[in-house]
Amino acid sequence: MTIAQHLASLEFETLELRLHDGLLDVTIARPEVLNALSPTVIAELRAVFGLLREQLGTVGAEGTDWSVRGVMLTGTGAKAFVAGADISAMRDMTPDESRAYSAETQELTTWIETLQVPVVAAVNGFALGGGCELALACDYIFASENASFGQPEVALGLIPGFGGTVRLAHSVGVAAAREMILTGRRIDSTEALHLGLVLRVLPDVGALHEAVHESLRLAAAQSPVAVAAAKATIRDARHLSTDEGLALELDAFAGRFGTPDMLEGTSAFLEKRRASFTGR
Ligand code: CO8
Repeated sequence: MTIAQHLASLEFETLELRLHDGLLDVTIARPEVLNALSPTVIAELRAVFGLLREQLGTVGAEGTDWSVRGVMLTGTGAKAFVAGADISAMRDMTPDESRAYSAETQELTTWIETLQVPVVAAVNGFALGGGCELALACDYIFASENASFGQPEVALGLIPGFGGTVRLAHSVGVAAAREMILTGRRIDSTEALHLGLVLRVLPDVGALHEAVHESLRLAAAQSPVAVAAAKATIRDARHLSTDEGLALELDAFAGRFGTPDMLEGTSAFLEKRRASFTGR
């Protein structure tokens, strides 16, 4: 079965999926609670990203199904991306239950971060708590002008539990992450852009989706195995020393030589024609 057929066979209560021209839009749709992340949302996101991860398999292997070349992750409406974990579902969890819930969600964020194709967050309003953390797991974030970001967990007697203490500091630096997490202060899209949390700000949701699709289309026009290798190398090299990172890059770089996509890309350039990649 292809990825499209697999996705079509799944039923969702809280997600809307749209596959168009090799791009998959995943929209969290619980507008009545500003798209808050209930255990059902997490389970359904795990089903989608787990399936993609499994179906895309080992990058470069014969027969890889490249029918999905990029993912836009967003929330329905113009008010919220995701206003956090669903507070009503968390209220009565025991420490063990919260650990299991957080572990499953953290694993989901790792699946997004290590997915073989780019995942871009389209933040169209509030991205708070778990919402901000979900966006941070994506390769980069585009936002609408009315977007706002925050880690308000301390107001609930909590701390970020879906990767925020780790990924926010990677994104904006330790001091800015400390200030956001320790005070719970919300920042608007202009400040998020200034801090580097957001890469581009668009005037409204329509322009936001178009910009994300355009960016994903651009990546989808390249060699998918090269894109996957670049994404993995950037992530894996992040915490290594310069020398270790360079060694990792060397292996990944050399590993591309002689592959069908590398021979096709370089030949197409020399023959002044458009490359036709097979994803191997
Ligand atoms: N959970 C549940 N319901 C929510 C949430 C949420 N996170 N956010 C909003 N809602 C609901 C509101 O209760 C309200 O419902 P109702 O209409 O029934 O009263 C509806 O959505 C609309 O919200 P508001 O009326 O509050 O809308 P406003 O425009 O006035 O305010 C805000 C919008 C500022 C976003 C406000 O709703 C708010 O502060 N929401 C909570 C934000 C928050 O604290 N998020 C962090 C949650 S904790 C978290 O994400 C931790 C992750 C790690 C946990 C690990 C656990 C295992």
